[in-house]
Amino acid sequence: MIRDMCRDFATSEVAPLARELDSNRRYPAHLVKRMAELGLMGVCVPEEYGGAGMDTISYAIAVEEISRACASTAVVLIGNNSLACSPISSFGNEPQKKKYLPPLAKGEKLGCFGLTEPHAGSDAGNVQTTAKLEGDCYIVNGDKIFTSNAAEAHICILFVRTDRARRRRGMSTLIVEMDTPGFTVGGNMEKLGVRASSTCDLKLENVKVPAENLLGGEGDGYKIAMKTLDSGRIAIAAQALGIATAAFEKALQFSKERIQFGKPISANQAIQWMLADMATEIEAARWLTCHAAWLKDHGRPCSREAAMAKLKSSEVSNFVCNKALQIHGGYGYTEDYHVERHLRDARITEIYEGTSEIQRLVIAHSYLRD
Ligand code: COS
Repeated sequence: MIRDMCRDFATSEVAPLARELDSNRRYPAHLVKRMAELGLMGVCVPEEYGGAGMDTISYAIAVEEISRACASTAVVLIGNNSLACSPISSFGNEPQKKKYLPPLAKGEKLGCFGLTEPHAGSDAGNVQTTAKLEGDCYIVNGDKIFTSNAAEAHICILFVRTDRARRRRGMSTLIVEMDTPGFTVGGNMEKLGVRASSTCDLKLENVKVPAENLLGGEGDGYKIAMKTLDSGRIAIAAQALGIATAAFEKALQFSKERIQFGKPISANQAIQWMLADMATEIEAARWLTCHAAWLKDHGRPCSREAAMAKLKSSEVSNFVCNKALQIHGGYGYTEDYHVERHLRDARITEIYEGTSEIQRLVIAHSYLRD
């Protein structure tokens, strides 16, 4: 049911806008409103906090279907669900959940995730933004970079250092309202892909955050980041899968229509082998993604499997989009056939929420530790 609902919506309302949104780097405000009406801005948020109360598999399916139409629109969906709602649902106390989840899940507010800094990205434990407790407020100072959705967001899950001496054990997480004085969002960056979603730097100068907005306890920040990224990586795997599926479907169709040497190019084994490899890789990635989501839904450890799903799906997505462009030949290199957009969008899935190199580290460490 969720696949049908999301596919209908994505096909009729999202896909027709995708090219224009990308070309004009236009934030899909109307589509975000529609996704909220469909319950997609808080897919896994319990119903009592205004969400749809669904499981991770449903969420992955929703992300895949929206990404199949427009990967930028999916970035907005993923940022809000995985990186804002999820840490508040998992680590928030009752007042925090009651205050912040309903507006996020209903699409009245948008969330973003402030972890990456000039010297902390892959090295997530090296956050330098400081938060000093003075009375009943933290005073926050620092800079964040590459923050997805920041231009439109209202609430930031911010990673800070509350103890300078203790590296990752000195990290904490704050829920920060972005209209607080001293909080500045920089300009939207020009990017290769997912261009209808914003990516900005953040500057925090003596931003006063109520102490009650501490998520978990002081020193829990690194683990909150890692746990949030574990489930976030399942969504990025699903996004990569959606992009790959779109490119594959377009290549399949094109190969049946393009006539060369008096026959459709799909009659050539060279093309058939490409299509076979593309489809097989997509299925493999889909099963890894579903498996990671299933483990999470059953409360089982899933760091390794989420990393495997993201690694495989993102690399498959780039492989498939490249082959799809090759099958389209010169047409694929133009904007008219959409596969160049899919290829540009696929590229980021190997980078954000942990590069492929980081996923390999997470996977290898999990075996070496066992
Ligand atoms: N869930 C909960 N706890 C976790 C965890 C997870 N997935 N991964 C690590 N931890 C905990 C460990 O249990 C350990 O705790 P103790 O110190 O109490 O034993 C601690 O964190 C350190 O674990 P470990 O040494 O295995 O992890 P590392 O610090 O070596 O992890 C990498 C290093 C690089 C793998 C990690 O920092 C990482 O994933 N970085 C990438 C972050 C990222 O994706 N950035 C992209 C920007 S966000 S878009």
